[in-house]
Amino acid sequence: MNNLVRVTRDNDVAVITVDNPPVNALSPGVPQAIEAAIDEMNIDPAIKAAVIIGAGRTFIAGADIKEFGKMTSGATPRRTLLPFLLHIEDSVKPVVIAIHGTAFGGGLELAMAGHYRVASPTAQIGQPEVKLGIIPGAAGTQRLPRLVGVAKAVEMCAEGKPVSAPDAAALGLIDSLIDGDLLSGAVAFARGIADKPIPKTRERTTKLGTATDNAAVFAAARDAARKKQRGMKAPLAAIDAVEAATRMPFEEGCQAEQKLFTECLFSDQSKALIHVFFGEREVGKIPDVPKGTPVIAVNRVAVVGSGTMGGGIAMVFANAGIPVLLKDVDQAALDAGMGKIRKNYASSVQRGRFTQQFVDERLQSITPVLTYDLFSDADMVVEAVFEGMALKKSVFAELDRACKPGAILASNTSTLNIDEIAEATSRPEAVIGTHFFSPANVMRLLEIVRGKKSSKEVIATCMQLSKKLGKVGVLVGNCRGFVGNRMFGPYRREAQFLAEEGAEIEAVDRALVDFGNAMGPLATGDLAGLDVGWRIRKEYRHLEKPGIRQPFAEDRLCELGRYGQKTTKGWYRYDENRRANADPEVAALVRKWSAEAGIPQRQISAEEIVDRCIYALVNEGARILEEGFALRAVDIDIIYLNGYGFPAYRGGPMWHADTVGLQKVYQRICEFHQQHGELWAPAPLLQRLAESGKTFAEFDKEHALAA
Ligand code: T1G
Repeated sequence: MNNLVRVTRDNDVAVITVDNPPVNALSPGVPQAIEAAIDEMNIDPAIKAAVIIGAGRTFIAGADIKEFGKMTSGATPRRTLLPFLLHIEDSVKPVVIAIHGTAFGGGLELAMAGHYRVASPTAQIGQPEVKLGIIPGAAGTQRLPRLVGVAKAVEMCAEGKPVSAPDAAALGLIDSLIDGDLLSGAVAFARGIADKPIPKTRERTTKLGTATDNAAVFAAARDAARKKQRGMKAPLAAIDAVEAATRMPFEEGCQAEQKLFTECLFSDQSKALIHVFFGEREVGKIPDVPKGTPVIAVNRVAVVGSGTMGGGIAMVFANAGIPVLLKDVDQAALDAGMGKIRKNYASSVQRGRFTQQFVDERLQSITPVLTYDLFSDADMVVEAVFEGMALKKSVFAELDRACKPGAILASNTSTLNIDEIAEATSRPEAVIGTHFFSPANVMRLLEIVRGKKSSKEVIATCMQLSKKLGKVGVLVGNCRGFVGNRMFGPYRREAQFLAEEGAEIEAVDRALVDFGNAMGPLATGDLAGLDVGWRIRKEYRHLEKPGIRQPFAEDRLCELGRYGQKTTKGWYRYDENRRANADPEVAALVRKWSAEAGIPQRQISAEEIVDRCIYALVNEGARILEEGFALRAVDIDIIYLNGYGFPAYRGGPMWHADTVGLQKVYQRICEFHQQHGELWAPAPLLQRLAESGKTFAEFDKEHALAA
């Protein structure tokens, strides 16, 4: 035995408890200790059966993901759990698996090698491996279809979504739901089946279907995977593995699974997605705001401005169970804002995302108001008014008067200076940026902008609150455009330049969509509204460096009233279903404007389009990192995955650059610097890392050590 697994007895039942916090992963030593405990039980005449259960908040949440990096780098040999699971399944005495919290990945695979499974009704059960760019690698794709049928097994393995314990019971995956104390319920269950014949999952075949039925299931699953998980390899590999289960004997099916699993594990996609898995957890760690920093209780919130962003933000808090005051300047604006909120909720009910009862309760918790009178009760206020400094300062001056001491005063500004806004109050330590992304009730990213005087309590509170709101909170510094938008500027600049230099508008967007982005840069402009950037450019025209080329196409389109989807015309023309159609009129206009500006036209490859747009992101990201406006390169990656539709299987712009190789990226940027001038001056950090053969990931490690 070791300290990861302990064995106790409840009379004639052995209780094997896995105790490997935080999530009882199958780290080295755990399978071996379980195996030893099973062997001990099988030779002990006093023991009739065993229960395997997890200590703490969850059952086994899978293999130890931290071990994968060691395997793919060759630091440790590739280990398989297959023999261990066969050992459990071939136990001469029954093994009952007791599940609470999560039984994920290797945890579910162990559960299926067990002879019976019982669970708390709140447990979640699944094979989420595709989210890590791999597939189940311990016979999950072989045992699961034998228990739940082919169609459900394909869905669970290819999409990676968990099922609830009651649904798993209905599927035959769970034998009994235990209300109350799980352990005593599991022991009683084990005693009840101790003398029955031992069922082995691998011997079950009744649910494996027929070749004809299965062919349709696999074809539909592949179509769905190609659409919903575009560009990802693992979902298709998972479907292949489940298909193998329907065509081959168990052992051969396991070999087919192993081959597919190993290919995925050593792929760039998996390395990127594992980077994302740990990155989403790393961004929550702020070196100078340690765990345990006191936080402010946020039980009541107020939102100023009921426009698109304000309304969405109010829904976010309401959905998290926090009552909201929603203020606007007049009744008409308030009615319009509440109307949009009702409409959004109605479509969520239609799509089955929420129940009507849930929505009614949420709407009840949003109180529209016209004054600041009730703001004294608010623990936090989020300002979401029009993007103008003078207006924001007057609102914050009002909030300073109306809000109680200790209340958090947050701004949803996407570009303006948080310190300047804070100066409008007598409590700059309470002021912070909480930059939501549109639509706020959908997008997962929350950029939390630290002002010079934002207190650690306020920062810690917002970081913690972001989880409660179902968001990924990333702390960033207060520079123009913060991190996301500051990088997005050069990315979209290059897209416009490419169109001005002769690339077809659709070709620019197609190249980035083929790269994996959810949407192309020009179509994204149309979605957000070309006038948003136009107004900001006009406000900052005085800051533009003379002699530096600036894109003109979008300004010219806006001068013609082509703001994008909101005016049904922008770079594209939009039909009544908001579908984008190429517009020859725009292509001709851009040709004409480019000719007037003396810009030579040329054929431009998709490769150049991608390099210029993506490396513009990377170069600006490196500057932001060096200037300290982002804590880590991985923070930038998480921002781009959750706020800008960057493909997760590429790990984010900084990880992607590491995967390509910083020398190669730097060299390409130097070429662009040659061709296009000052805008492409390589970031000093990028140059240093490239010349020293290092990566952004290594930069993060060194910085974490130095912090
Ligand atoms: N391995 C190693 N560390 C893990 C881990 C795992 N499987 N799961 C979580 N952690 C760490 C995590 O990094 C964090 O660390 C801490 O635990 C708390 O996690 C053979 C090959 C279970 C739903 O994909 O989905 O099995 O930041 O913050 O929000 O076929 O963790 O504190 O230092 O996420 O309560 C398949 C992954 C593996 C499940 C809990 N399993 N985990 O969520 O806590 S592959 C998964 C989760 C596999 C087999 C294959 C979630 C959770 P730190 P947390 P949480």
